[in-house]
Amino acid sequence: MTFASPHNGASDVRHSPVVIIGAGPAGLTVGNILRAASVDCVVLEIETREFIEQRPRAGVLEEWAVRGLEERGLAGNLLERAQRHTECEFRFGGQRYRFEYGELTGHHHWIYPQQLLVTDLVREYADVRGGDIRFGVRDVELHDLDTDRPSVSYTDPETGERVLIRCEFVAGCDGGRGVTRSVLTPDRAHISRYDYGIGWLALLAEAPPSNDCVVFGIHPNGFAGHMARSPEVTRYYLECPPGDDPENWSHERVWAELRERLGAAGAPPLAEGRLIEKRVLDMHSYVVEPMVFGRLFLAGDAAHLTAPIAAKGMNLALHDAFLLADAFLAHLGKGDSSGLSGYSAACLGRVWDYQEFSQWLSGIYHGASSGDPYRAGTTLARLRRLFGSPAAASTFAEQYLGKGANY
Ligand code: RFL
Repeated sequence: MTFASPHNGASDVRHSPVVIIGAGPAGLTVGNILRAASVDCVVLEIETREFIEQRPRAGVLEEWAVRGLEERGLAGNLLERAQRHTECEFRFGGQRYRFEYGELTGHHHWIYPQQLLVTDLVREYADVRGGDIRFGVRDVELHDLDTDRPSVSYTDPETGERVLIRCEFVAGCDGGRGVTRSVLTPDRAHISRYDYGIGWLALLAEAPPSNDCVVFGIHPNGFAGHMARSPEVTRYYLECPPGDDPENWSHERVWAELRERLGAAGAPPLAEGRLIEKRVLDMHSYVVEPMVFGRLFLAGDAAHLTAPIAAKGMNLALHDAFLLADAFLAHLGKGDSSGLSGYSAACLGRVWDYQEFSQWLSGIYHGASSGDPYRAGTTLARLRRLFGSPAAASTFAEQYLGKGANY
């Protein structure tokens, strides 16, 4: 991954201590923390600002993640506008089962659409903290990562010229489809993968939420989920075959299937609306170990993908970002490199815990529809235990809230 010339073929050569690739929650959080300490950095993003500020994805944030943003001056809008959730509801066998984890633990989730968080983080980074961010960049390449003089090059979208940035560190925050993970070839890192063999039709409906909390429908036809995003927009999920074509799911079919899978005695009727997003997600996960090669540090989905079964991905991206930015600051400011050398291990404890919880939860969501009576039986046993055993309930609540003590 290195050009032949001394400047790797670039006509424009610049310097910055840290180059951050990707302006998602991970990259923008790292950038903001560095800028608050007056450390220069450059964020490179392939999409436009308008695009990333409107890209709908996650919505569930854990308390510790919001506290981490707040401590770094990044949660002003979020704390004003996010909803607090303290309960979820399972529906199976035609009945509703309320799980009141707020009452059980005194803790809650925050609901704040990812695109609003990204909008807040971009504004704070670029407009308030004076951070350097380049949108629409092309052909990002990394060079000399195993030396103490790494660099990153890209094509400027306006001039078409190659630009080279010499730096000390590269933060690979370019998500599941970026370029930085490809540097971690099998001789440099191990990638563990898990394929659930399941698809989810991810939907956004222009409709108010139809329940006052998250709903998980466990049904022989397949899993269905209901999650508020805002008073006007609701996210729904429908289990479907992996690789299914979203066009197989007409408006009528989607709403009929949601009504069937989420139906339960006494449940409020579903408020229907126009479907503004309809895409099939194949449920799979991976973890890169270590999350580091030379001067490249991966964070967020670039390092580990968690299928959105347990709504953990954005939380993990923020966890990595807090640790990585603090480690950069300790190294650049005080010459203390212990944070950088311990970075990967410090992230991976929580990563693996959340992977395991997602897998466990997948067993509950997808057992009834597996076509296997044995799995359907164990799924019901898990659900009965969850609602019958205080010990099982508090273990579930701890994992659902991301509050395990020993990451
Ligand atoms: P992102 O958000 O993907 O940001 C990466 C950025 O990098 C850019 N990029 C590049 N830039 C420069 N050069 C390249 N070569 C580049 N390639 C890509 C991209 O344009 C992008 O702007 O990664 P990050 O920051 O690691 O954040 C991860 C989260 O986005 C992700 O984990 C969550 O969205 C996952 N997720 C959920 N997580 C939760 O914690 N709670 C949830 O409720 C939740 N719901 C979801 C989700 C993910 C979903 N999808 C779309 C898979 C619901 C869905 C439907």
